[in-house]
Amino acid sequence: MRILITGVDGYLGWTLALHLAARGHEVAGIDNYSRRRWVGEMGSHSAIPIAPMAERLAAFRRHLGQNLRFYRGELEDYHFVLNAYRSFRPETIVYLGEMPSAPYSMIDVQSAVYTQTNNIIGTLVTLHAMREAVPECHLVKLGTMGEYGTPGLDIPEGWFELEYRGRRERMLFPRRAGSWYHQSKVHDSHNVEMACRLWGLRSTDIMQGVVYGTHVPEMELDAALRTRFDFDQAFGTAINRFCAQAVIGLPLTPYGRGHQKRGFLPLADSMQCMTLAAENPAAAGEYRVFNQFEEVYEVSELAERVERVGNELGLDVKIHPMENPRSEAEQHYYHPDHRHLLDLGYRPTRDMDAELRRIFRDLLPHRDRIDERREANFPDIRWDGTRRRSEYLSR
Ligand code: USQ
Repeated sequence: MRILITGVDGYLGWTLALHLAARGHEVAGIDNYSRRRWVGEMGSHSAIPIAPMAERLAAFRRHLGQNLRFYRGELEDYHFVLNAYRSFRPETIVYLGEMPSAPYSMIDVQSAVYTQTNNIIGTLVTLHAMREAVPECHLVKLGTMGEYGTPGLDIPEGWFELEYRGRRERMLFPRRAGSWYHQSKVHDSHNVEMACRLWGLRSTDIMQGVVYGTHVPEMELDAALRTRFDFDQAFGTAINRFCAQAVIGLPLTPYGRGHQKRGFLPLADSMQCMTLAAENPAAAGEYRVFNQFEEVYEVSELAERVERVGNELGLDVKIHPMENPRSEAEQHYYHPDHRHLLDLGYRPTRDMDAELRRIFRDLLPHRDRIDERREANFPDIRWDGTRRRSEYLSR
Protein backbone atom coordinates (compact mmCIF):
# COMPACT_ATOMS: atom_id res chain seq x y z
CA MET A 1 0.00 0.00 0.00
CA ARG A 2 1.20 3.57 -0.69
CA ILE A 3 1.22 5.32 2.69
CA LEU A 4 2.12 8.96 3.23
CA ILE A 5 3.05 10.11 6.73
CA THR A 6 2.80 13.78 7.67
CA GLY A 7 5.28 14.65 10.41
CA VAL A 8 7.67 11.95 9.22
CA ASP A 9 10.64 13.55 11.04
CA GLY A 10 8.94 13.26 14.46
CA TYR A 11 9.05 10.73 17.30
CA LEU A 12 6.15 8.66 15.97
CA GLY A 13 6.40 9.57 12.28
CA TRP A 14 9.95 8.35 11.74
CA THR A 15 9.31 5.17 13.69
CA LEU A 16 6.18 4.48 11.69
CA ALA A 17 8.01 4.98 8.39
CA LEU A 18 10.47 2.23 9.39
CA HIS A 19 7.76 -0.08 10.65
CA LEU A 20 5.59 0.27 7.55
CA ALA A 21 8.49 -0.12 5.12
CA ALA A 22 9.59 -3.29 6.92
CA ARG A 23 6.06 -4.64 6.33
CA GLY A 24 6.42 -4.00 2.61
CA HIS A 25 4.48 -0.76 2.27
CA GLU A 26 5.68 2.05 0.00
CA VAL A 27 6.26 5.08 2.22
CA ALA A 28 6.39 8.83 1.61
CA GLY A 29 6.59 11.62 4.14
CA ILE A 30 6.07 15.33 4.65
CA ASP A 31 7.84 17.46 7.24
CA ASN A 32 9.22 20.95 7.84
CA TYR A 33 11.50 19.97 10.79
CA SER A 34 9.44 21.98 13.23
CA ARG A 35 9.75 19.39 16.02
CA ARG A 36 13.52 19.94 16.06
CA ARG A 37 12.89 23.69 16.31
CA TRP A 38 10.26 23.52 19.10
CA VAL A 39 12.45 21.36 21.28
CA GLY A 40 15.32 23.79 20.64
CA GLU A 41 13.04 26.61 21.79
CA MET A 42 12.55 24.71 25.06
CA GLY A 43 16.34 24.74 25.51
CA SER A 44 16.62 21.04 24.87
CA HIS A 45 17.49 18.36 22.36
CA SER A 46 16.71 14.70 21.81
CA ALA A 47 18.49 12.48 24.38
CA ILE A 48 19.23 10.01 21.61
CA PRO A 49 21.09 11.81 18.80
CA ILE A 50 19.08 11.91 15.61
CA ALA A 51 20.55 12.22 12.16
CA PRO A 52 19.75 15.02 9.69
CA MET A 53 17.03 14.03 7.23
CA ALA A 54 19.46 13.40 4.35
CA GLU A 55 21.30 10.81 6.48
CA ARG A 56 18.05 9.30 7.67
CA LEU A 57 16.90 8.87 4.10
CA ALA A 58 20.20 7.34 2.98
CA ALA A 59 20.10 4.82 5.87
CA PHE A 60 16.46 4.08 5.06
CA ARG A 61 17.41 3.30 1.47
CA ARG A 62 20.33 1.08 2.54
CA HIS A 63 18.46 -0.96 5.12
CA LEU A 64 14.81 -0.93 4.08
CA GLY A 65 15.51 -1.28 0.35
CA GLN A 66 13.33 1.62 -0.80
CA ASN A 67 13.50 5.36 -1.35
CA LEU A 68 11.28 7.15 1.10
CA ARG A 69 9.79 9.92 -0.99
CA PHE A 70 10.27 13.04 1.14
CA TYR A 71 8.43 16.34 0.66
CA ARG A 72 9.70 19.25 2.70
CA GLY A 73 7.10 21.95 3.28
CA GLU A 74 4.23 23.41 5.25
CA LEU A 75 1.05 21.46 5.84
CA GLU A 76 -0.95 24.71 5.87
CA ASP A 77 0.16 25.39 2.27
CA TYR A 78 -2.66 23.97 0.15
CA HIS A 79 -0.78 23.89 -3.17
CA PHE A 80 2.24 22.19 -1.66
CA VAL A 81 0.06 19.54 -0.02
CA LEU A 82 -2.07 19.05 -3.11
CA ASN A 83 1.01 18.56 -5.28
CA ALA A 84 2.45 16.03 -2.83
CA TYR A 85 -0.80 14.04 -2.80
CA ARG A 86 -1.09 14.26 -6.60
CA SER A 87 2.43 13.04 -7.17
CA PHE A 88 2.52 10.19 -4.61
CA ARG A 89 -1.17 9.22 -4.83
CA PRO A 90 -1.36 7.81 -1.30
CA GLU A 91 -3.89 5.10 -0.49
CA THR A 92 -3.50 5.99 3.19
CA ILE A 93 -2.40 9.22 4.83
CA VAL A 94 -1.28 8.92 8.44
CA TYR A 95 -1.58 12.43 9.78
CA LEU A 96 0.98 13.01 12.54
CA GLY A 97 2.10 16.49 11.50
CA GLU A 98 0.88 18.47 14.49
CA MET A 99 2.33 20.36 17.43
CA PRO A 100 1.89 17.70 20.13
CA SER A 101 2.62 19.40 23.45
CA ALA A 102 0.01 20.52 25.96
CA PRO A 103 2.47 22.65 27.98
CA TYR A 104 3.87 24.34 24.86
CA SER A 105 0.35 25.37 23.86
CA MET A 106 -0.24 26.90 27.31
CA ILE A 107 2.79 29.24 27.39
CA ASP A 108 1.05 32.36 26.13
CA VAL A 109 -1.31 33.69 23.49
CA GLN A 110 1.25 33.30 20.70
CA SER A 111 1.84 29.63 21.45
CA ALA A 112 -1.89 28.93 21.78
CA VAL A 113 -2.64 30.65 18.46
CA TYR A 114 0.30 28.92 16.80
CA THR A 115 -0.79 25.51 18.06
CA GLN A 116 -4.36 25.84 16.91
CA THR A 117 -3.43 27.40 13.56
CA ASN A 118 -0.79 24.82 12.81
CA ASN A 119 -2.92 21.86 13.81
CA ILE A 120 -6.41 22.81 12.70
CA ILE A 121 -5.51 24.56 9.42
CA GLY A 122 -3.11 21.77 8.49
CA THR A 123 -5.82 19.15 8.90
CA LEU A 124 -8.38 21.30 7.09
CA VAL A 125 -5.99 21.71 4.16
CA THR A 126 -5.42 17.96 4.03
CA LEU A 127 -9.17 17.29 3.93
CA HIS A 128 -9.51 19.64 0.94
CA ALA A 129 -6.45 18.24 -0.82
CA MET A 130 -7.74 14.70 -0.30
CA ARG A 131 -11.11 15.59 -1.78
CA GLU A 132 -9.40 17.12 -4.78
CA ALA A 133 -6.58 14.66 -5.43
CA VAL A 134 -7.23 11.35 -3.66
CA PRO A 135 -10.89 11.08 -2.55
CA GLU A 136 -10.66 7.31 -2.03
CA CYS A 137 -7.66 7.62 0.29
CA HIS A 138 -8.05 6.63 3.96
CA LEU A 139 -7.05 9.29 6.48
CA VAL A 140 -5.61 7.87 9.70
CA LYS A 141 -5.66 10.96 11.86
CA LEU A 142 -3.82 11.10 15.16
CA GLY A 143 -6.09 12.51 17.83
CA THR A 144 -5.61 12.08 21.55
CA MET A 145 -7.33 10.49 24.54
CA GLY A 146 -7.05 13.95 26.04
CA GLU A 147 -9.86 15.13 23.76
CA TYR A 148 -12.32 13.44 26.10
CA GLY A 149 -10.73 14.83 29.25
CA THR A 150 -11.75 13.13 32.47
CA PRO A 151 -15.57 13.21 32.64
CA GLY A 152 -17.24 11.30 35.46
CA LEU A 153 -18.63 8.87 32.87
CA ASP A 154 -17.44 5.86 30.94
CA ILE A 155 -15.81 6.98 27.68
CA PRO A 156 -16.92 5.17 24.50
CA GLU A 157 -14.87 4.97 21.30
CA GLY A 158 -15.89 8.23 19.74
CA TRP A 159 -19.58 7.60 19.19
CA PHE A 160 -22.42 6.92 21.62
CA GLU A 161 -26.22 6.67 21.66
CA LEU A 162 -27.85 9.76 23.12
CA GLU A 163 -31.44 9.79 24.32
CA TYR A 164 -32.99 13.23 24.79
CA ARG A 165 -36.68 13.99 25.29
CA GLY A 166 -37.65 10.56 24.13
CA ARG A 167 -35.64 10.53 20.89
CA ARG A 168 -32.40 8.67 20.24
CA GLU A 169 -29.48 9.61 17.99
CA ARG A 170 -25.93 8.35 17.42
CA MET A 171 -23.69 11.29 18.30
CA LEU A 172 -20.04 12.05 18.90
CA PHE A 173 -19.34 11.73 22.60
CA PRO A 174 -18.79 15.20 24.16
CA ARG A 175 -15.18 16.33 24.42
CA ARG A 176 -13.71 18.26 27.33
CA ALA A 177 -10.08 19.09 26.60
CA GLY A 178 -7.61 20.38 29.19
CA SER A 179 -5.16 22.42 27.05
CA TRP A 180 -5.18 24.48 23.87
CA TYR A 181 -3.27 21.61 22.27
CA HIS A 182 -5.85 18.98 23.22
CA GLN A 183 -8.58 21.37 22.14
CA SER A 184 -6.98 21.70 18.69
CA LYS A 185 -7.49 17.95 18.26
CA VAL A 186 -11.13 18.28 19.31
CA HIS A 187 -11.61 20.79 16.49
CA ASP A 188 -9.79 18.45 14.11
CA SER A 189 -12.08 15.58 15.04
CA HIS A 190 -15.17 17.60 14.27
CA ASN A 191 -13.71 18.79 10.96
CA VAL A 192 -12.74 15.28 9.90
CA GLU A 193 -16.14 13.87 10.87
CA MET A 194 -17.86 16.56 8.82
CA ALA A 195 -15.67 15.91 5.77
CA CYS A 196 -16.58 12.21 5.93
CA ARG A 197 -20.28 13.02 6.33
CA LEU A 198 -20.45 15.70 3.61
CA TRP A 199 -17.86 14.55 1.10
CA GLY A 200 -17.75 10.79 1.60
CA LEU A 201 -14.11 10.77 2.70
CA ARG A 202 -13.02 7.88 4.94
CA SER A 203 -11.16 8.28 8.19
CA THR A 204 -10.00 6.62 11.37
CA ASP A 205 -9.46 9.11 14.17
CA ILE A 206 -7.11 7.61 16.73
CA MET A 207 -7.53 8.75 20.32
CA GLN A 208 -4.04 7.83 21.40
CA GLY A 209 -2.83 7.64 24.99
CA VAL A 210 0.60 8.72 26.21
CA VAL A 211 3.37 6.94 24.30
CA TYR A 212 6.68 5.91 25.87
CA GLY A 213 9.76 4.05 24.65
CA THR A 214 12.79 4.29 22.48
CA HIS A 215 12.67 1.44 20.15
CA VAL A 216 11.34 -0.73 17.34
CA PRO A 217 13.48 -3.57 15.88
CA GLU A 218 14.34 -1.76 12.61
CA MET A 219 16.29 0.83 14.60
CA GLU A 220 18.91 -1.83 15.46
CA LEU A 221 20.13 -1.70 11.88
CA ASP A 222 21.79 1.71 11.96
CA ALA A 223 22.26 4.62 14.38
CA ALA A 224 20.85 6.92 11.68
CA LEU A 225 17.54 5.08 11.98
CA ARG A 226 17.00 5.97 15.67
CA THR A 227 14.02 8.10 16.59
CA ARG A 228 14.11 11.09 18.91
CA PHE A 229 13.57 10.91 22.67
CA ASP A 230 12.54 14.14 24.40
CA PHE A 231 12.72 14.80 28.12
CA ASP A 232 12.10 18.56 28.38
CA GLN A 233 9.05 19.88 30.22
CA ALA A 234 7.01 20.35 27.04
CA PHE A 235 7.89 17.60 24.58
CA GLY A 236 8.86 14.82 26.98
CA THR A 237 5.90 12.69 28.07
CA ALA A 238 5.55 11.43 31.65
CA ILE A 239 7.30 8.04 31.52
CA ASN A 240 10.02 9.20 29.14
CA ARG A 241 10.70 12.16 31.42
CA PHE A 242 10.81 9.96 34.52
CA CYS A 243 13.38 7.68 32.86
CA ALA A 244 15.55 10.62 31.79
CA GLN A 245 15.34 12.08 35.30
CA ALA A 246 16.39 8.75 36.80
CA VAL A 247 19.39 8.52 34.48
CA ILE A 248 20.84 11.85 35.63
CA GLY A 249 19.94 11.50 39.31
CA LEU A 250 17.05 13.98 39.38
CA PRO A 251 14.02 13.05 41.47
CA LEU A 252 11.03 11.83 39.47
CA THR A 253 8.29 14.45 39.34
CA PRO A 254 4.71 13.18 39.56
CA TYR A 255 2.61 16.33 39.62
CA GLY A 256 0.24 17.06 42.48
CA ARG A 257 -1.37 14.10 44.21
CA GLY A 258 -0.26 11.86 41.35
CA HIS A 259 -3.58 10.06 41.02
CA GLN A 260 -4.18 11.40 37.51
CA LYS A 261 -5.07 8.41 35.35
CA ARG A 262 -4.12 8.16 31.71
CA GLY A 263 -3.96 5.43 29.09
CA PHE A 264 -0.34 4.60 28.19
CA LEU A 265 1.24 2.51 25.47
CA PRO A 266 4.75 1.60 24.33
CA LEU A 267 6.11 2.98 21.07
CA ALA A 268 6.02 -0.44 19.39
CA ASP A 269 2.34 -0.86 20.33
CA SER A 270 1.53 2.56 18.91
CA MET A 271 3.10 1.36 15.63
CA GLN A 272 1.17 -1.90 15.73
CA CYS A 273 -2.12 -0.04 16.24
CA MET A 274 -1.58 2.59 13.55
CA THR A 275 -0.60 -0.17 11.12
CA LEU A 276 -3.77 -2.11 11.94
CA ALA A 277 -5.81 1.01 11.28
CA ALA A 278 -4.04 1.61 7.95
CA GLU A 279 -4.32 -1.98 6.79
CA ASN A 280 -8.03 -2.18 7.68
CA PRO A 281 -9.41 1.03 6.19
CA ALA A 282 -12.69 2.70 7.04
CA ALA A 283 -15.46 2.54 4.43
CA ALA A 284 -16.24 5.49 2.14
CA GLY A 285 -18.10 8.10 4.17
CA GLU A 286 -17.18 6.42 7.46
CA TYR A 287 -15.67 8.34 10.36
CA ARG A 288 -14.60 5.81 12.97
CA VAL A 289 -12.79 6.36 16.22
CA PHE A 290 -10.32 4.05 17.95
CA ASN A 291 -9.22 4.59 21.54
CA GLN A 292 -5.59 3.53 21.44
CA PHE A 293 -3.80 2.61 24.66
CA GLU A 294 -2.62 -0.50 26.41
CA GLU A 295 -3.58 0.02 30.07
CA VAL A 296 -4.68 2.83 32.36
CA TYR A 297 -2.23 3.80 35.10
CA GLU A 298 -1.93 6.51 37.70
CA VAL A 299 1.04 8.82 37.25
CA SER A 300 2.42 8.04 40.73
CA GLU A 301 2.18 4.30 40.01
CA LEU A 302 4.34 4.86 36.94
CA ALA A 303 6.89 6.85 38.90
CA GLU A 304 7.11 3.94 41.37
CA ARG A 305 7.69 1.48 38.55
CA VAL A 306 10.42 3.61 37.02
CA GLU A 307 11.97 3.94 40.48
CA ARG A 308 11.95 0.17 41.05
CA VAL A 309 13.33 -0.76 37.63
CA GLY A 310 15.94 2.02 37.79
CA ASN A 311 17.10 0.89 41.23
CA GLU A 312 17.33 -2.71 40.05
CA LEU A 313 19.74 -1.44 37.38
CA GLY A 314 21.90 0.21 40.03
CA LEU A 315 20.65 3.79 39.70
CA ASP A 316 19.77 5.78 42.79
CA VAL A 317 16.22 6.79 41.93
CA LYS A 318 14.00 8.89 44.16
CA ILE A 319 10.52 10.31 43.74
CA HIS A 320 9.70 13.86 44.73
CA PRO A 321 6.07 14.78 43.98
CA MET A 322 5.82 18.42 43.07
CA GLU A 323 3.14 21.06 42.98
CA ASN A 324 1.11 20.60 39.79
CA PRO A 325 1.83 23.30 37.18
CA ARG A 326 -1.29 22.19 35.27
CA SER A 327 -4.97 22.62 36.04
CA GLU A 328 -6.26 19.07 35.93
CA ALA A 329 -8.19 16.66 38.14
CA GLU A 330 -5.72 14.79 40.35
CA GLN A 331 -8.23 12.19 41.48
CA HIS A 332 -10.98 11.14 39.11
CA TYR A 333 -13.03 8.42 37.51
CA TYR A 334 -11.50 7.05 34.30
CA HIS A 335 -12.97 4.22 32.32
CA PRO A 336 -12.47 4.49 28.54
CA ASP A 337 -13.46 1.65 26.21
CA HIS A 338 -10.81 0.22 23.93
CA ARG A 339 -12.17 -2.71 21.97
CA HIS A 340 -11.88 -1.79 18.30
CA LEU A 341 -8.14 -2.33 17.97
CA LEU A 342 -8.24 -5.53 20.03
CA ASP A 343 -10.95 -6.78 17.66
CA LEU A 344 -8.68 -6.00 14.69
CA GLY A 345 -5.90 -8.09 16.26
CA TYR A 346 -3.94 -5.70 18.50
CA ARG A 347 -1.72 -7.73 20.85
CA PRO A 348 -0.67 -5.47 23.74
CA THR A 349 2.92 -5.80 24.92
CA ARG A 350 1.89 -6.01 28.59
CA ASP A 351 5.47 -5.99 29.88
CA MET A 352 6.15 -2.46 31.01
CA ASP A 353 9.18 -3.44 33.08
CA ALA A 354 10.91 -4.89 30.00
CA GLU A 355 10.14 -1.67 28.12
CA LEU A 356 11.55 0.41 30.95
CA ARG A 357 14.76 -1.66 31.04
CA ARG A 358 15.09 -1.11 27.31
CA ILE A 359 14.63 2.66 27.69
CA PHE A 360 17.32 2.74 30.38
CA ARG A 361 19.66 0.70 28.19
CA ASP A 362 19.18 3.18 25.35
CA LEU A 363 19.49 6.28 27.54
CA LEU A 364 22.44 5.41 29.75
CA PRO A 365 25.05 5.89 26.99
CA HIS A 366 23.60 9.40 26.50
CA ARG A 367 23.60 10.45 30.14
CA ASP A 368 25.84 13.43 29.33
CA ARG A 369 23.51 14.72 26.63
CA ILE A 370 20.59 14.66 29.08
CA ASP A 371 22.65 16.22 31.85
CA GLU A 372 23.83 18.98 29.51
CA ARG A 373 20.18 20.10 29.18
CA ARG A 374 19.01 19.23 32.70
CA GLU A 375 17.52 22.72 33.11
CA ALA A 376 15.04 21.89 30.34
CA ASN A 377 13.66 19.14 32.54
CA PHE A 378 12.37 21.47 35.27
CA PRO A 379 8.81 22.56 34.58
CA ASP A 380 7.94 26.24 34.80
CA ILE A 381 5.07 26.51 32.28
CA ARG A 382 1.87 26.90 34.27
CA TRP A 383 -1.70 26.61 33.14
CA ASP A 384 -2.47 30.06 34.61
CA GLY A 385 -0.15 31.67 32.04
CA THR A 386 2.74 32.42 34.42
CA ARG A 387 6.17 30.83 34.30
CA ARG A 388 7.50 29.81 37.67
CA ARG A 389 9.35 26.82 38.95
CA SER A 390 8.24 24.89 41.98
CA GLU A 391 10.12 25.95 45.14
CA TYR A 392 12.12 22.79 45.61
CA LEU A 393 13.34 22.82 42.01
CA SER A 394 14.51 26.43 42.32
CA ARG A 395 16.85 25.61 45.15
N1 USQ B 1 2.95 14.48 34.48
C1 USQ B 1 3.55 14.40 35.72
N2 USQ B 1 4.88 14.68 35.79
C2 USQ B 1 5.63 15.02 34.71
C3 USQ B 1 5.00 15.08 33.45
C4 USQ B 1 3.64 14.81 33.37
O1 USQ B 1 2.91 14.08 36.73
O2 USQ B 1 6.84 15.26 34.86
C5 USQ B 1 1.50 14.18 34.41
C6 USQ B 1 0.66 15.29 33.79
O3 USQ B 1 0.29 16.25 34.74
C7 USQ B 1 -0.50 14.49 33.22
C8 USQ B 1 0.12 13.14 32.86
O4 USQ B 1 1.34 13.05 33.57
O5 USQ B 1 -1.47 14.29 34.21
C9 USQ B 1 0.42 12.99 31.39
O6 USQ B 1 1.25 14.06 31.00
P1 USQ B 1 2.19 13.95 29.69
O7 USQ B 1 3.02 15.17 29.63
O8 USQ B 1 2.87 12.63 29.65
O9 USQ B 1 1.08 13.85 28.56
P2 USQ B 1 0.10 14.92 27.95
O10 USQ B 1 0.44 16.32 28.30
O11 USQ B 1 -1.28 14.47 28.28
O12 USQ B 1 0.39 14.76 26.41
C10 USQ B 1 0.97 13.57 25.85
C11 USQ B 1 1.50 13.91 24.49
C12 USQ B 1 0.33 14.32 23.60
C13 USQ B 1 -0.73 13.24 23.61
C14 USQ B 1 -1.16 12.91 25.01
C15 USQ B 1 -2.07 11.73 25.11
O13 USQ B 1 2.46 14.94 24.58
O14 USQ B 1 0.79 14.57 22.30
O15 USQ B 1 -1.85 13.68 22.89
O16 USQ B 1 0.01 12.57 25.78
S1 USQ B 1 -3.23 11.87 26.42
O17 USQ B 1 -2.51 12.17 27.66
O18 USQ B 1 -3.94 10.64 26.51
O19 USQ B 1 -4.07 13.00 26.10
